[in-house]
Amino acid sequence: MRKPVVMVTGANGEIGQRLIERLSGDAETDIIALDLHPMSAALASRCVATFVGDILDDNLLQRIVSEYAIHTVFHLAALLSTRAEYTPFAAHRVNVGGTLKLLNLAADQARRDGTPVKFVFPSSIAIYGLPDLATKHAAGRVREGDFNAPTTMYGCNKLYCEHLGRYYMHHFGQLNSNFRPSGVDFRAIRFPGLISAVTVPSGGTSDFGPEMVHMAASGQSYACFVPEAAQIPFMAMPDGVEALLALAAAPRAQLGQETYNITAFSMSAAGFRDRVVDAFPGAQVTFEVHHARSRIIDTWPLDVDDTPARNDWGWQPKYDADATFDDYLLPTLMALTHR
Ligand code: NAD
Ligand code: AKB
Repeated sequence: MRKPVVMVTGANGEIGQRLIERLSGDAETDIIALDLHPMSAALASRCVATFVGDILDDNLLQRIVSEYAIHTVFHLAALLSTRAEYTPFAAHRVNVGGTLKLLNLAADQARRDGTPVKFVFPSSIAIYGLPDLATKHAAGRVREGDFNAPTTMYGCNKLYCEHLGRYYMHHFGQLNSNFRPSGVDFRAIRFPGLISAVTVPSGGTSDFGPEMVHMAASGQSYACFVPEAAQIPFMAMPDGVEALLALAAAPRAQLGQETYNITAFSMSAAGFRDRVVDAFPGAQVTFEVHHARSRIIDTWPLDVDDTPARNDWGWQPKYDADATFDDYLLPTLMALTHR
């Protein structure tokens, strides 16, 4: 008999590692993990199986579904915004082609087992495209339907995948005479920039915030690639992980939409600099603006309106800006440094 499991793709990434730690705390949950890169032995020991490989590899996906009955997919594997902009075709292949394969896998599982398969998808504030800074500042907190005109390959990929998820849930196979919904129960969160105390991001554009913190904590100087005034929403990694779990656990009937904004706090590059200098006396932060990367940040919103997430599934961040630094980043970084 195929074993019921939760599947995590992109398992070795910043979110994947923390999600697996958290999910494996529940004795009832068996996890299978997939990533291009091998996981640490400690993380792998929390999973019933780990697969090193590409989400685009059909043979690998076939092998996985022949052995496991997947009831929930956390599909995290992706190329992030800056990396995607340098390799747009590869990004499209992985971010769109890979998501399509995983949605198809979920539909196949749902059909085979006769029960819905939850598909939890991390979208991004990158799906927004504010046309200029004046509009960004005038707009303030944007709602899900506003400014859906991304200027990056990554943003386009994420927005399209939100639509693919909605399509798979409601319309996939609609011309079949015996049409029934596919059983894919798609749920997406548009994350702001996430900040982990444990890992340093790479390949993203919101990376300026977490990079500044990690460089200061390790006593290195940091040249920030956006100007002091650049501002977007952020969130501490534990809140991001809890949000994925809360959305996955929410009864379907409570969810009025497929895709939800969430946020914890907005902060400018100068705001990060001030906190970092305060926390790590002697920290060296300069600003050497990379104009093209900075323009991407200009198109992302100052803040997002996450009222639907609060109302529908009780979203509530634990860490505001002060708590992110005082209760999460600084104590965790100190503990890691003194280990
Ligand atoms: P990450 O770059 O740390 O992790 C992504 C993981 O995906 C990596 O371990 C990578 O090896 C894996 N991967 C990439 N291509 C793959 C492929 N073809 N097959 C198998 N594995 C592959 O990113 P993250 O920060 O953990 O983000 C996870 C997800 O959350 C992504 O979809 C990202 O777009 C989304 N997201 C992240 C943030 C953030 O600030 N971290 C914000 C919004 C959305
Ligand atoms: C990136 O900068 O690409 C990600 C994101 C906000 O989606 N961190």
